[in-house]
Amino acid sequence: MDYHGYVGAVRISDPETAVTDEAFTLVNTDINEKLSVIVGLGGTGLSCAKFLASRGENFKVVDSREKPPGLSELKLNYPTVECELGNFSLETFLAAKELIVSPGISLKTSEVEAAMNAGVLVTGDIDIFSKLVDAPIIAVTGSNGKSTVVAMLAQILKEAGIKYGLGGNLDGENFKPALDLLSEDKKQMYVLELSSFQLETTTSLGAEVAVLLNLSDDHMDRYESLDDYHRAKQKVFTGCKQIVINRDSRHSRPSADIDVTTWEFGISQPSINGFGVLEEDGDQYLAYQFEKIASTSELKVFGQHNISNILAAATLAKAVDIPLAAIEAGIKSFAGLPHRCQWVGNISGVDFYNDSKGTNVGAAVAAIEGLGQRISGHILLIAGGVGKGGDFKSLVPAINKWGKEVILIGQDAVEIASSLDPDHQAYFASDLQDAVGVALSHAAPGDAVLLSPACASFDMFENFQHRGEVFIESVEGLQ
Ligand code: UMA
Ligand code: ADP
Repeated sequence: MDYHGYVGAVRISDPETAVTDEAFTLVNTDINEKLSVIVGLGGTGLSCAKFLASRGENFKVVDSREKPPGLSELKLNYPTVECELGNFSLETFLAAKELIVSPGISLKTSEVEAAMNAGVLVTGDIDIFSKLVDAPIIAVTGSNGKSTVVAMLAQILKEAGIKYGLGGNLDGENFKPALDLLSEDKKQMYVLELSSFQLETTTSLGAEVAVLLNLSDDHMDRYESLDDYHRAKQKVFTGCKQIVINRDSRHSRPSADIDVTTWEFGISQPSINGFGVLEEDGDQYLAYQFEKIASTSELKVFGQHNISNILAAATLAKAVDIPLAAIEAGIKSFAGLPHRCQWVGNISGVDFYNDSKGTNVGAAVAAIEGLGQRISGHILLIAGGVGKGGDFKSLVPAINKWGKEVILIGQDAVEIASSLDPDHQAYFASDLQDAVGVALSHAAPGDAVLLSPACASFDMFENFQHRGEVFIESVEGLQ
């Protein structure tokens, strides 16, 4: 079966960017003599290797890292596969039958760009998956809330007795690169969490239903502008049969008109084609059209952002004909994912919350707003790490409203401090453990200490889970 897609231009007419004679010779070599080249040997690269090997295809793997995470498993299971590690070789890229590019590698990497310009096929794991899968895909993208929405949706599908597969960008206990799903038992539906990086290499997703939850500054170290990032996210709608729109986010709609069934959700009265919130006698209810499904007091997760996430999951479920009873059971039983506004403990009347997955400014703002409305005191925010080009000034209104002080760690601590209002109390801590100690010593009963870093973790930790675990251990160490 052919699963190829083109991302790169096939022929270049601009003399400034025209490919060299050597490139044309390499590209024009007989396609049968060429190998697929998997670019990147992390979780995605390894899943691509398993997939190609299961189809009896010959391939090669390259990674710019000397010791990529998937290396020992590749060597163990496929000892004869050629692997090029360290600096990328342009020759390998130009001589490829196709490049299967991992999400961590930008398409602007010079070797990838040169190969695309020379007409080499460029694809990614989601593109391959979508061309082969024979059950409906529910596709979820957005800057924040993706993992929560797909996990809630999975809970709803479970309640409905649907055999589903869950995979894509999500990490932690649900980690499953999409192509690994194809080697499992056949499923009735697939739920995919998709990052902008994965969508960049996806040509025609063809989802049964797709949603772009929201958009805020993230990955600005990889995109030239918010528009550029938004364009990548918009690819989630390519070839879809139905769309779900978040009424509260102006970026959620497709930028071009698509003539397909459209559902919507929002934190206000529901419309006839979706979910919303009804206010009655001071209580809030999640509702479908005019029908109340659950009171917000019955939910195990908190914050407006999580209400929005629940409405998104419920609307996606409705779009694929899941009964309201299963939607109700799913949303009431969903207890949230670890490292997302997770309550850790209470010391001397001060609550500690781990929102280590708050890796961008929009996420941290949502966490501060959600928690601020819930507590009697104020928030002591622990933030910092690798800012990825985010605009920290956007934190200011939420900190003004709910914050007491900000304790900063990591690479971009000084940049964050310089974005805050002069009257904000900001402290620099030497590490996360130190930050937790400082926060407790400055807190009063009723206050809450929130780790929501607005930054990536890799300057100080292996990943966001590791950061969250260090936070939990530090809090436990104080008890
Ligand atoms: N890298 C190199 N050289 C290479 C290949 C990769 O330096 O040759 C670096 C990348 O720049 C990156 C890291 O290695 O910093 C990992 O890249 P990768 O493409 O090998 O990543 P995978 O292990 O395949 O994991 C990817 C997603 N990671 C990224 O997009 C960075 C995982 O999402 C996802 O779970 C997995 O595929 C399976 O689908 C994680 C993530 O951080 C959770 N995603 C970003 C986010 O959510 O913000 C987009
Ligand atoms: P993603 O998979 O998109 O990173 P998660 O569901 O893992 O999203 O949530 C990551 C963080 O983003 C949470 O810890 C919370 O701080 C914030 N968040 C979650 N849902 C939303 C939302 N709908 N809008 C804004 N921020 C959110």
